[in-house]
Parts: sequence; structure tokens; C-alpha cells
Amino acid sequence: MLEKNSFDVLIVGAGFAGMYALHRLRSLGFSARVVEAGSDLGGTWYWNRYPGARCDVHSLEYSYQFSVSLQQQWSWTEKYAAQAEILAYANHVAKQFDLRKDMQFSTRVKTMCFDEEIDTWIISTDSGEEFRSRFCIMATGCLSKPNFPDIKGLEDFKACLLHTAIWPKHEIDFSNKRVGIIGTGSSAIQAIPLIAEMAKSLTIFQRTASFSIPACNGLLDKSYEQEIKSRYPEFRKENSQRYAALNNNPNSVSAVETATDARNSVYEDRWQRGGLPFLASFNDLATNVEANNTAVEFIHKKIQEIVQDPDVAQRLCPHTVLGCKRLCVDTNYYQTYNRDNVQLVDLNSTAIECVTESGIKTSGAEYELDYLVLATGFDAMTGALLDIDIRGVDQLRLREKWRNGPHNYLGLSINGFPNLFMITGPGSPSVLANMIVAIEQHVDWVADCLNYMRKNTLTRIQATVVAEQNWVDRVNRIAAKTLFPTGCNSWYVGANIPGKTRVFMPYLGYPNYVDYCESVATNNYKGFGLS
Ligand code: N01
Repeated sequence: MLEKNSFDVLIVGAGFAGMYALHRLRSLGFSARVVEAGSDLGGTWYWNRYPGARCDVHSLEYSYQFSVSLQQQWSWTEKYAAQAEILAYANHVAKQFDLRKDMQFSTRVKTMCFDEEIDTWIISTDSGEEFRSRFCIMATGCLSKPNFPDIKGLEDFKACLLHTAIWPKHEIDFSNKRVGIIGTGSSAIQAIPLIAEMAKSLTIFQRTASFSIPACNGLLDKSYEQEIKSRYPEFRKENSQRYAALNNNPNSVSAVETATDARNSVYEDRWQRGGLPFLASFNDLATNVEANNTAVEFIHKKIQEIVQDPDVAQRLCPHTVLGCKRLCVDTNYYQTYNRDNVQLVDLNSTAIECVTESGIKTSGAEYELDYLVLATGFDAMTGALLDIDIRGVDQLRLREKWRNGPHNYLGLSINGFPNLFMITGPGSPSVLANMIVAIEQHVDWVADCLNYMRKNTLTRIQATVVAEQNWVDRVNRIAAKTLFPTGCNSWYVGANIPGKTRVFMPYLGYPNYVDYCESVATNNYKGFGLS
């Protein structure tokens, strides 16, 4: 297909998934184009520029591994890289692999329609442009559609309204300003300490307290970097065999079978080292409430030690299952509540009544604000896909198909929507794995599949109804063995979006998932209809 605007593959999104998909497909000789809504590449790291935005996965793991020279030549500054450095890395990759020439920015895909006569997708954009491609790869991201809360009067706010997920490119000067922030998830927890240092006052409106572990960030240890670089492929392989494809040092011992003192010293050690490996302190935290409670108690104690005002400390202690929401990782989050210019408003005792022209009115008080920051998260996993009007076979709309949850096969493909692939879609490990590792695995699988189809002169692939149902059952069965689907109202189950069907969306267990995908491919794409 080489007419203007006709490609073998159209890739939607220029984040890490879209970038690698473009590189991989082009290197196999497919014609491909990336279409991106933002004015530049970088996905998550293009949009989320709020103060403190940084990754919670170690820099030596949160990077591509497809190119040996790339992973040897790039050097990270810190253990956990900040947004600007990750964006610089994305730009470096784009330059090295000459990606921009096949990317189109400031272009939002609006509709996608499958033409069954010619096995081709017809794609239209907000500028009225039309593309045709045999295959589409949806690299639209799991956390890319910002969630704007339905709060009365929000549109009346006359001062400056910001959302962490679409932060302006210019620096915001909070000095001498009265700032309010709604939300206490990962984004807020990173932004709050830095905004508090700048602002005259910071008022935090909390609906649900989150668990946060200190990052213990710092400059990247050069000797560790050298050691890893001397055996990078082996290091990557070891990590890919772990549950979340992360080097999180899993402990195979049970929390409930460990004596209290010994257990607390394991937690203390993990707390001092910092970050997500805290969740791997014991092997039963995800499956046994009693075990989970021991970790919850430990963190509550830490909060009470750090936060001087016992009442504030009490309100900051979460009362949910640890890990059923994405664990937050911070630098000085709890310490920030000891500052004189910071106050915490608990929305469970005083709910927001409305946003006014000049601030927020709760049932208890009125707060005058110069800036209101929404750190209210995303319509996760399905939001960006459902924003596009996607119509498959017989004009079936994806919005209709997914009315009762995102049914799919392998988190990659959807019955009724041939030749369309999701990268890190619902039903895949995605947000519960190292995202870049998951992205490369998906893209490689899809690229191999398209290559197989080309070799066998096939023009259409779609998941069968049976394979899809079995996959949905499998994802649910695995999740049901853990405390996560019911332990709290998380975005993993869509609970943060009013009216969204409650389904646990990620697939738990990266290695097992990869094995399954490989067995599907080696069995001539078992579970797919090919023609
Ligand atoms: O969003 P969230 P986020 N009234 O959904 C509150 C990744 N990430 O942007 O819990 C009042 O976690 C909401 O309250 P509740 C990471 O995977 C990674 O912070 O729904 N409050 C919650 O407190 C993360 O999990 C990194 O009761 C309202 C907050 O807003 C994911 O992105 C950094 C409300 C939203 O928290 C999302 O994180 C940042 C309302 N109407 C993000 N609506 C790192 O790598 C919502 N809230 C470190």
C-alpha cells in the first residue's frame, strides 16, 4: 500500500510503545506512520510535567533493551529518573533511529472504521485527514486520558486551573500563591512536597489516603551502573522471569509465619532501601489479609512517627489493602505535613460542595485559591481507546462491545475488530509490570505476527469468541486469587470513573503471560481466525 496516506500499519500514539512499534515494523520492511495528539513524542513523559514527576522504576530497568548499543551508551543521572531526563532519552532514541520522519504530531485520531471488503482500516483525524492501513496498532497508553472530576462549579473557577496529566510546558511560579490540590495518588504525592516549598500555602483535599514508601532517590551509583552494563542481557533476562518483570528482590517467606520482630526488621530494611520492592517484602502480602495487615500496621506506625500532628497522621493512614492501589513512591511526602503552610482537608468529614470563582467550598469551610491543581488521575486502560469511535465488523462499536468490560484476547486483540492490536491493553500485564519491558514484548509479538501473515499471504486476523471468553475468565481467575480486585476502589478496576464497569483489568504475572503468548504464536496463532 503506497498511495499517499496509505500504510501497512498505522500506529496511534508516539510514546515508548509507538516509538518502538515504528522502529520494529520499519525494520521488517512494513510501511508505517505514527499519528500523535501531542505536539511531540514521549507519551506519558510528554504530558506529565508537574513538579516532581519521575519514574518509580529503577533507571537501569526503565529503558529499552532492543538495542545493545543504545543501552550501553545512555547514562542515567539518578536512581529514579525525572520526567525531563526520560523525555530527553525518548528524544535521543528518536534521533538515533530516525523516528520523526514517520511521525505526525498535533493530530488526534477521531474515528476508525474497518472496511471488510478490503480488510483495511479507514482512519480519520480531527483535522479531517484520512488514512488507510491494513493494520492498526493502538499505542495509546494505559494512563493517558485525564480524569476531570465531576465537581459542581469547576468551570466557574476564575484563577488558574491545572491538571497534573496535562501540565503546561512552561514553569509555573507558585511563589506567594495560595494553592489547592485535589487528590492524593502518585501524581499528587510527587507534586505536593515541591509545590509546598514554593507556595504561600498549600491545601490538600484528600478523599482516600494512599500508601507511600520513600523513594530513597539519589545519584545513580556508577559502580552499580558499570556492573549492570557488564551483564545487561543477563540482568534483563533475570528480571523478565520475575512476577512484574522488575528487580524487586522478592522474599519467598510468609509474613504470617514470621515472628513479629523479624518481620518488622524486614519491613524496616525495605523501607530504608525505598521504593516498590517494599511490596515484595513477603510472599503472602497479595493473597492473605492477615499478612497484608502486618505491612499496613508497619506503614501506619511510620506515618505516625513522621507526621507531628497526631490528628493529621491519623487522617493520612490508609485503611485499604496495601497494593490494591498502585503503591506510591515519594520524596518527603509525609514530612511535608509538618510545614506551617500546609493543611490537609479530609473530604470524608467535610465534602466539597462546589468550586467557586475563587476557590473551594466544603461543608466545613471556604478556601480562597490562586491555583487549583487537579491530581485526579486517569480513565485508565480503556479511556484513550474508547475516546476514538472505533467500528469493527458489521459496524460494531468498541464502546458497545466493551459496555460490560474490556473483553479481549491476550490484552492484544478484540473479537469483531480484526487487524487491530493494543499495546499494553487491558487483559495484559501492562501497569503491573515494568511498562517498557511489556511494551517491547507486545510489539515484538505483533511484529512477528504481521511477518507471519505476510509470508503466508494472509490479510485478516482476529481473536475468536471462544479464545476471548477463555482469556477473560483466565484474567479474572488469576486476579481472584489475590486481594486486589476487591481490596479498594482503584483505577485497576475502573472504580475511579463513575459508571465504569468494575472489572480487574491487568493480567497478573508477566512470565506466565509471556509463555502463553509464545505458545499461541508457535501453535499457528491458536485462538485467532486467520484468512
Ligand atoms: O491518579 P490516581 P494519579 N474528589 O487515580 C482523587 C501512575 N503514576 O495521577 O482514591 C476528590 O492514583 C482520588 O481519590 P480516590 C501510577 O500508576 C506513576 O495520582 O478515588 N478526589 C485519588 O486520590 C498511578 O497509580 C508515577 O478516593 C478525587 C486521586 O484523585 C497512576 O499513574 C507518578 C476525585 C487520583 O489518584 C495514577 O496516578 C504518577 C474527586 N471527585 C502517576 N476524583 C510514577 O511513576 C479523584 N480523586 C511514580
